[in-house]
Amino acid sequence: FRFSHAITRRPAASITAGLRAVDTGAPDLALMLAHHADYTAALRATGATIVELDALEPYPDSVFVEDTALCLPEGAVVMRPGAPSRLGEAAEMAPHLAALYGQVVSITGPGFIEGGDILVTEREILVGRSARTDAAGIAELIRLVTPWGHKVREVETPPGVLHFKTDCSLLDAETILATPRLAASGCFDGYRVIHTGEGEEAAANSIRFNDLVLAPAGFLRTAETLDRAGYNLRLIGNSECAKLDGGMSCLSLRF
Ligand code: CIR
Repeated sequence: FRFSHAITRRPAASITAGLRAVDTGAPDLALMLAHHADYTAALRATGATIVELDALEPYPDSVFVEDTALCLPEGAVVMRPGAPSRLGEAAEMAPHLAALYGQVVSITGPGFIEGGDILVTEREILVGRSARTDAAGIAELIRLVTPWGHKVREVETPPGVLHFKTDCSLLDAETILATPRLAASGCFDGYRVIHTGEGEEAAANSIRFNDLVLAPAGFLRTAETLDRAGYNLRLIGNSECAKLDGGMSCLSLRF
């Protein structure tokens, strides 16, 4: 959770066509831009270098950069998104990673894998199988990162949940914030788990970034729990990204 860099991408006007499980109305671009500016400012305030990429109009979901790559200390792995409309986003990200990283490798298929399904802790990499990430994608990731000394553990994303990390985030070396429905699977046994508040599943997609925890605004019980546990919390508006099933982790690549 200590990072010197993050990559973000400004939301495109085409965001109104972004993928969503349930249509709760079109996101408001102006409000999303304001939330996005708060988000990047919070990351920057920790002292990290933030690389802000231009909007990519042909890809409505391209603000959710996390899904395009996995950034590890040894190198970056370009993902192969399981959503057909997002496949091209990964290739768009590759040159930016190459400019910042010594080593960049790619998932070439036939499997699929998205960054939102990957939680990196200090001891292992957990990858949730989901509608976007399949066994072949995970197998290829294992082949790429095992030589770098990483252990990958395959887990399940709860049914109906977009990504594994929709329901969890790393708070520190030993602590994970998770929804009760995900934690019940036992996948975090051996870690300290903090549950999201009742009815606040959407608060699980938060991020620890250096000394801050960025969490979506509007989830009072979870915020209170994190505050009492001693985390330095920044609440960021997420109403517009939430309409597209996006949250704090989706909006950046951190390394
Ligand atoms: C999608 O369905 O792909 C986007 N609307 C949301 C992606 C959210 N990304 C993430 O959780 N890492």
